[in-house]
Amino acid sequence: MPSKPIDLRSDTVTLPTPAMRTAMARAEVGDDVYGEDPTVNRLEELAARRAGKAAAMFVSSGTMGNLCALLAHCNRGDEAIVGDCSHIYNYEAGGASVLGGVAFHVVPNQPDGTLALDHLRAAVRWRDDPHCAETRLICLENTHNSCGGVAVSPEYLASVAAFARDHGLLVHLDGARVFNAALALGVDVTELTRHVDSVMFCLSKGLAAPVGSVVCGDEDFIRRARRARKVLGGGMRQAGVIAAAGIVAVETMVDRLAEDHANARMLAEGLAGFPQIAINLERVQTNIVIFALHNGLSADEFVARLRERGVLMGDMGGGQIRAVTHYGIDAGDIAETLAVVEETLREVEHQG
Ligand code: TLP
Repeated sequence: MPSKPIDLRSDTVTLPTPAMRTAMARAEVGDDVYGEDPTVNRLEELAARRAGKAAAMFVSSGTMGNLCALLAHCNRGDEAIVGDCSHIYNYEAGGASVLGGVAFHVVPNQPDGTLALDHLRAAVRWRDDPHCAETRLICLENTHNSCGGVAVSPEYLASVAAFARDHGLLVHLDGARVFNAALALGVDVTELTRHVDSVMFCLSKGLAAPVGSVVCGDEDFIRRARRARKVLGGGMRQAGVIAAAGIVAVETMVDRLAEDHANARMLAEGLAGFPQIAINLERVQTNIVIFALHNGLSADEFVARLRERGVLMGDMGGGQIRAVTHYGIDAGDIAETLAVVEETLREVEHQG
């Protein structure tokens, strides 16, 4: 049993660093709804620059960021093409439909996190047919969470951008973990973001800030996104207190994601050594490890038994289990996790 719980449920469980706490305590603040919070303004400028976009907007969560982007791009009755495994479609409570009257046109995600161009082509509606909703937007995700944290290449993003241009469509990137993607691909993050009209990235996942995400795009898009954020009640006043941690996150926490990737690799290779575990090592490219069991034990039962031994993982449904590495996890924790997994698998064998 580890001395403290090893929490691999998500990189959202990361706690703020001491430097973030200090920056939060010292943050200069103002009323951000008036555009007068200097720390929020600084974070937005920094984020826009990092993403290679003209402007950015700080929001409370990735979900709010994606929703503001969809509301800014789409009118009521428009259609947004989304992957069937995407976070926007599966885990954001259908917000763009509930609040924006945006219809989702769902196409299958490929195992590598992409949407096939043939599927996109088939999903685009006839613009002048009054029977059809108007296709407006394509939503991509990078890294792709449910596909195992896989990184989607700049070449693919360029091909979708060209497709979108040809069809008069816009592209939004759910880049909750886009810095993980850039690191895995060995490219600057702008190589990924330059192909899309808007991108949302999270400060509160691998980058370890306590709260917040940023949406980036051109000035006009951000103006509309700010209106959407206000409609959603997301105008946050002296938000510099939390934006200060976001600045530390962007400035100091990006490069260390490499440690999370190395730990995920170590975990995945260890898991692959157990004959009871099915895992595709090719898909372990960043900080997410997804695997299944073939010893007859259900995923929720396995996760419950790990929890009793102090290791927390997520049951993703469909027999899949997810472990995510992050700032609070080191190589020693991975070694302990593998020992706990081994013990749990042995216990199941003895009982079976
Ligand atoms: N993902 C969370 C859960 O909601 C599943 C996680 O633990 O991974 N886009 C992607 C790709 C995400 O993975 C998430 C969070 C979001 C958007 C939403 O971000 P938040 O949680 O800040 O609203």
